[in-house]
This record gives sequence, C-alpha cells and structure tokens, in this order.
Amino acid sequence: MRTLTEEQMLALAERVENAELNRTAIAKVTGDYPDMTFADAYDVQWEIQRRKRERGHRLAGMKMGLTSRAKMAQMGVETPIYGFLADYFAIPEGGEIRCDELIHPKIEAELAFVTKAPLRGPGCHIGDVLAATDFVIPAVEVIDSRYQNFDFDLVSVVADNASSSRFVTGGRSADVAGLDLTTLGVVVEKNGEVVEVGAGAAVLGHPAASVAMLANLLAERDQYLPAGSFVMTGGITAAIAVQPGDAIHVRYQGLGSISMRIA
Ligand code: OOG
Ligand code: MG
Repeated sequence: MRTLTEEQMLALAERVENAELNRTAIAKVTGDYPDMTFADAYDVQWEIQRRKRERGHRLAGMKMGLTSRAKMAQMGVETPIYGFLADYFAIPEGGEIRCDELIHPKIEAELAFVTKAPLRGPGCHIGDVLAATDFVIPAVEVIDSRYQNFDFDLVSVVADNASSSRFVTGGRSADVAGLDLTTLGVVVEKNGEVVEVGAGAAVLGHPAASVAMLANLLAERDQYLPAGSFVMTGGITAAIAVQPGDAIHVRYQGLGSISMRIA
C-alpha cells in the first residue's frame, strides 16, 4: 500500500539524498508523513538509487540491515531491511574513512557474499544461496544515518537507504564449502582494544539466510540478484561510533582482517 503521491515521493528522495550529499542531518521523514508505508519508503530508496545512476554512479552491491539481535536491540527495531551500495561507497582495505564527508559514522563487522548464479525469490532459501555463492569475503560497513541522533523508525531508515555510506572489504575470500559460517568468529578492535565480538550465526542464524531474505524482498518489486552480485549480510555486532584519529581493526576467524583509519 502506498500513501505518498509521486511528487511527494520524488521530493523526499531529493531531501534525503541531499542530506547525504551535504552531510546535514535531517528530521526523520515520518515526522512529515506519519502514514508512510514500507512500499513508500522503498520507492524513495529506489528513486535515490536512480538519481545516483543518472549522475553516472554504478551499483556496487546490495546490503541487508538489522539482521542481528545486536543491531535490532541497538536500534530498537525488529525487521530486517535492505539498501544499495553505490560505487563511491567503497573504500580500499587499509584506507581512510573521512569524517568530513560524513555526519556521525559508525562501523560494524559483516560477512559479504559474491554470487555466481542469479538468485530470485520468492521462496529463495539458504540452499539456493550456498549453491549460487562464488565466495564469501569479510566486510566492514560504515553506516551514517542522515537522521539527527540516529533517531529513526524503520520506514524512515528504509527511505534513507538503510544508513548506507561506506564499506571496506578485505582479508581473504573463501569458498563456502570449507567454512562453517555460523561459528565463524569476529573480533572488532578500536585503537587496539577489543570492543565487540561475535559469530556468523548472529545474522539470522546463518549469514546465507540474509542473502535469501534479500532475494525474497527484491522479488516483491520484481527485482532479483544477478550473477556477480556483492551482498553484505548485516552487522554481526552492534555498531561502534568512531571519531577522527581512531584506528579500526576487525579480525575474522580464518579469513584475515580489515583495517582502516578514521580521518
Ligand atoms: C540501519 C542499518 C543497519 C546493519 O548491518 O544492521 C545495518 C542503522 O543501524 O542505521 O546496516
Ligand atoms: Mg550494516
């Protein structure tokens, strides 16, 4: 069900995307449109994606969010959501996250999948995902809600592309066949101190379930994951606020580590 007119939807996409581009926090969109639905919010998100493509940006991948208890508890919401990753969100391993380009960045440890066959919902399940997976690779997401003080509800965060802003992949990619992704441990260190620990099962019981859920959610809009898709499955741990000068190091059991400097 939709409640926004086309004009309202287009205006909201411009407002939310401008908040990202100008690094200026805004009030949540449901303040003005309390009856907005998920369908309205995903319309806004897809319009933001369209605007970026029109400016010449490419789609680097997709992400799931709020797939772990830690994240759901931290944000006070209960339903997984998805967002998209634009090419300029990608930061090289060992690189710099520039706070002057962002509002109030936080980092979270994730596992990413790269597919070698298309995945289509409805009815997509873990088995389909594992069979279609080329490799998995460690990823760290930098989220940056465009809403003041991360004060949002689910509909607002969907319209804001699930707070997507930057991501770093690194470590070692691996075949899923030799891995137990549920017990794969992750250690998040900030300035040499362990600040979060977790394991893959935090993500919907198995990170591949998150990719399956994405394919099923995309099917609601007649979309699918083509072969070669890069998908981040959602924070395993709670997100950690970062400041200029911080050094982040995330270690993944058997898959190496990802480092970045916060500038
Ligand atoms: C929403 C995005 C959540 C994740 O991995 O759970 C997310 C937010 O927390 O701002 O990316
Ligand atoms: Mg995330």
